[in-house]
Amino acid sequence: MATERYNAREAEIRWQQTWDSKKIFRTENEDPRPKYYVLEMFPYPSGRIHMGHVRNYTMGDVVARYKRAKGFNVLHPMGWDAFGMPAENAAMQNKIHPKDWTYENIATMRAQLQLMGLSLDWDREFATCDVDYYHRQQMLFLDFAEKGLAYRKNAKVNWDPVDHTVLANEQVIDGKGWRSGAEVEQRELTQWFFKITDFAEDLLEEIQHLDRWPDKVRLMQQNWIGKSEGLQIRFQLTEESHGHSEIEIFTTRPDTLFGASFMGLSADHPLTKELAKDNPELQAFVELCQKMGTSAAELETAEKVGFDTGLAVVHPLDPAITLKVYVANFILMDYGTGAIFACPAHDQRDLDFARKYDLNVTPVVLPKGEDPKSFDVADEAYTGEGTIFNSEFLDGMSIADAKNAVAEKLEANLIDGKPQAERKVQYRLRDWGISRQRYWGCPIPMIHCEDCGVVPEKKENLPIKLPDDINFDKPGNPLDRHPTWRNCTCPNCGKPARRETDTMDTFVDSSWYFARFTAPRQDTPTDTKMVDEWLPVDQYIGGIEHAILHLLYSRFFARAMKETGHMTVKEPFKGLFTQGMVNHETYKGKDGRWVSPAEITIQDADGKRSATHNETGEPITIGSVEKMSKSKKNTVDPTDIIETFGADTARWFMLSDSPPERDVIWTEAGAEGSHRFIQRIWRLVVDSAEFIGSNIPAKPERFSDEALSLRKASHKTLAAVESNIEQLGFNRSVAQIYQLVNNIAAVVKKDKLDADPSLVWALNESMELLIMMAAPMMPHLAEECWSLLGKDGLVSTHAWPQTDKAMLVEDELTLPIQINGKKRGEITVAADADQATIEQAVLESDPVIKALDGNQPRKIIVVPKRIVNVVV
Ligand code: ANZ
Ligand code: ZN
Repeated sequence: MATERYNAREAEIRWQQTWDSKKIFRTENEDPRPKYYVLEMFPYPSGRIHMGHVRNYTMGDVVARYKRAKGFNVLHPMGWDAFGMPAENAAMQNKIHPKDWTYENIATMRAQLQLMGLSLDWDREFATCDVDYYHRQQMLFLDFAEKGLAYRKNAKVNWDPVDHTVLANEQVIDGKGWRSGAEVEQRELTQWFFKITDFAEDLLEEIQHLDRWPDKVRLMQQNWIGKSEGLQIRFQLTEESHGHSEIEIFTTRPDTLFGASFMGLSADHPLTKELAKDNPELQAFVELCQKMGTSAAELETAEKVGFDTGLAVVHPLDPAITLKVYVANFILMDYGTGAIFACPAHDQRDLDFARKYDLNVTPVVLPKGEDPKSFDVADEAYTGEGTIFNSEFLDGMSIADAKNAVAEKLEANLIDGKPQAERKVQYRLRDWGISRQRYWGCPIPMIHCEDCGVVPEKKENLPIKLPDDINFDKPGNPLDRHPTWRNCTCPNCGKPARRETDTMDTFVDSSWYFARFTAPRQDTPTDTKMVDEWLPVDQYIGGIEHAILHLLYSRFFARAMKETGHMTVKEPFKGLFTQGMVNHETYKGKDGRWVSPAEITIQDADGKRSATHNETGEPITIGSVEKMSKSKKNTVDPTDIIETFGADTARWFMLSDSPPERDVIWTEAGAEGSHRFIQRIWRLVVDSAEFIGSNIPAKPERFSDEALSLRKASHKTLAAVESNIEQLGFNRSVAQIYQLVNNIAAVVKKDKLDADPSLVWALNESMELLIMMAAPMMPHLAEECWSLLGKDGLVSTHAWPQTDKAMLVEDELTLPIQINGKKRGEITVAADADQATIEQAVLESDPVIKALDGNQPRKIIVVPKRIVNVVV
């Protein structure tokens, strides 16, 4: 008999080998059972796994193991989001090839993940930098291009003149490149785009139906797509200029038209460009605008500046009014028409501008309760509800009615045979620029021919492989300066031609990997039958940081793949769960340097904690709890934890301490607590084994009170754990299991068990249930306990137990008490209590004593099992 402590390290590796050799987590596509697809966002192979991964993958693994036990054919794959800048940075800094760096990291991290005992189908593993994978991505690209879903256009980009690369808006910090620190320039470059805007309305519409997504993520996507309904209005110039007789604007607030104070043009507006040609001052202003970042946030915060063009337009509702035309830095060319009419009283940007240039500010929306004679705006525009005033025929209308009235009037007004205004829907969403001037990405399979222009590579010539001989001595795109790689023949005319040297944004790689997992070795991107059977992913789990881009791009990809015949499901993720982060205390030495948790020891004297350095004994300051990060050195290496306590401890702690959507604080004490609990279960099983091993008594006819109450506790726990796992409420499941272990421990006593065979039977049942319930969370410990008790097979392949409904029946009943028709309290009575007992209890309850105030009740009506009415 095993009496020693549970040796997690030894047992875990043994069970991992057993699972592996029996291939129990391999998923067969042809398996007839209902399919369930659970997926965690795949990791970037940065080098080592971190606690965030442990948390993410543990949650997914609980779901996978649970659903498998519930009889589903579960798909739970793993792969690597393996292209991207860090590999190139490593190449530049450490002279290691990006490919070697990436695959070495993958090997390390795979081994680390395997130590966690995740029930993954490793046979489906791939990395997005595998030629096999990006080959299929190139096929998709060609299909998208054929349908116009991938195309080339000129676009303004953030150009880093030192790194020679395009930067995403997020990579521009205070106008400077995030890596080089160089002033970022705005350049017009020809870039490849995916036509995500084709699906703007559908992406917005369908988000309503994703009811198993967090509301906040749905809202974020909605805002990102940014639908605006408004009016496009043509303002006539007082004099023709450079062939322009009018300026068209987009507005969502035509109701404020009588508050118009000036007109604004984008620095990139065609008319601005014409005007700048013969106006050097304007040209200088345009260049100034172009130096600014293009992100909305930046435009919002930058000081509003403008340039008076000297032109003027006529007010569309009153020809007596003219408005000056400015070029203004806060107007984007790629939204609406790149021109606006400004109403400073009701738009903050316009107001800032008007105050700066001393322009007219006329309020036209009167807030409720304000006096029209005195209402004014000072430095804050009024953007709320109200009644229109100062606006001729619109006076007295609501905003909505005024919008409509203006639209109707201008729609009916024909200029050169066309209505002066048109209702228009605008989206903030822009097409997705996917060109990156980088080496470590998926080559775009297009060819530039002098005669034929840009032509797609033939599918049979795919894959376009990345060259291995590459150097990073100079900044810029190494593919561009490779001596031979770009030389090819035109697939159209056969003449020498040049390859596209842009590679794809790594977000492309992660936009369809979930589909590839359903048939990862298929010659075509997907096996259309399988992808439709598996998708949508039933449960997707990952970080909130991917709430917008990754999820939106994946939703786009599903639609684009549908249009190109690669699948028919257009929403890739049915259920989405965004888990919280893993935080840890921070520590600092005397000199202010960060010190890692592994380097220190904490002393706890009567609740007062202090820390010292393990080697030097130096006192260490305990700082605030923050997200684990390398820069603050407050990380804990999962491998260290697994070596010390075992994977189950890490898994259990990750699930136990906080609701999964919230941040969890990793503490050494918490980890030790989890470990002690694992030892406790083990001891309980060892102690019970003596009584319940292989000679369980037959199920008794009658159970003792103690046996019955243990049975009830076990089945209630089972029901609760089950429903909590279904809702991903892992911490609640954990709490239930803690409680059950207490209940079981109370009966594992030799004298009790010797005297009561029904208790032995109940203990065996409880133990089996406990192990099966714990198995998704602490799978190694569960196997070890299962085997120690001599149970058949592996608990990992065992069916989820059935709750005995009879055991869930409550012994007690809570009845609301109504006094004169109003609910005043409640009483708890035995479920089988008779009328008289209930009446007595009611009379003794506080609210009734108070209401009677010494008198007799006029009437007591007991509605059995429902309610008690007292009339006083
Ligand atoms: C007049 C007006 C009056 C406006 C008012 C707002 C308030 P959303 O809701 O985001 O769609 N706008 C239009 N095109 C623009 C561009 N290219 N760059 C910067 N601003 C632009 O915003 C629509 C509003 O943003 C439009 O309605 C326009 O200003 C401005 F009291 O027109 B509005
Ligand atoms: Zn050609």
